[in-house]
Amino acid sequence: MRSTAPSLLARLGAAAIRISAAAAVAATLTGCMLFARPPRTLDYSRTRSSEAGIYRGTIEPAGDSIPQGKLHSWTLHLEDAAGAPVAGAQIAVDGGMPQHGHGLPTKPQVKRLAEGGDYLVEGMKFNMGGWWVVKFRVGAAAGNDSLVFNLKL
Ligand SMILES: [Cu+2]
Repeated sequence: MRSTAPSLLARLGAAAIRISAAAAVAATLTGCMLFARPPRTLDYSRTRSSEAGIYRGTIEPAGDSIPQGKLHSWTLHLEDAAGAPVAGAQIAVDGGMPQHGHGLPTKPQVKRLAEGGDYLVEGMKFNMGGWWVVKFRVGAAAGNDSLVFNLKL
């Protein structure tokens, strides 16, 4: 035990150095992106039409503000193009920071709520400030389509 502890520490130290070296290389490669401002034309609306126009979605973060570094949930309200609530959809969540090349730090899950086209999105977390994209892949009787939201944290 006593003899393995220092070598374990040494290995951890070496690993930390390798990780920081890799991070430095990544920062060099993506540096211009890390410090770039998000595109000016981004739409930060909380209600958006899906990419093919089949659905409209509205995100409602609990408490109305989106915290940084804290697990929280959203409600997603889903309608068809005519404004009728869409119940019983299969919805998957994905997202990340386009300028940093990383995804969400969690794997949020979408649960159907009782009625009215409302869905509970659990496990949302944004671990840093900047431009985030959250994408919902929606599958329902009207078809498959994606809803994309931009967030500024
Ligand atoms: Cu990031």
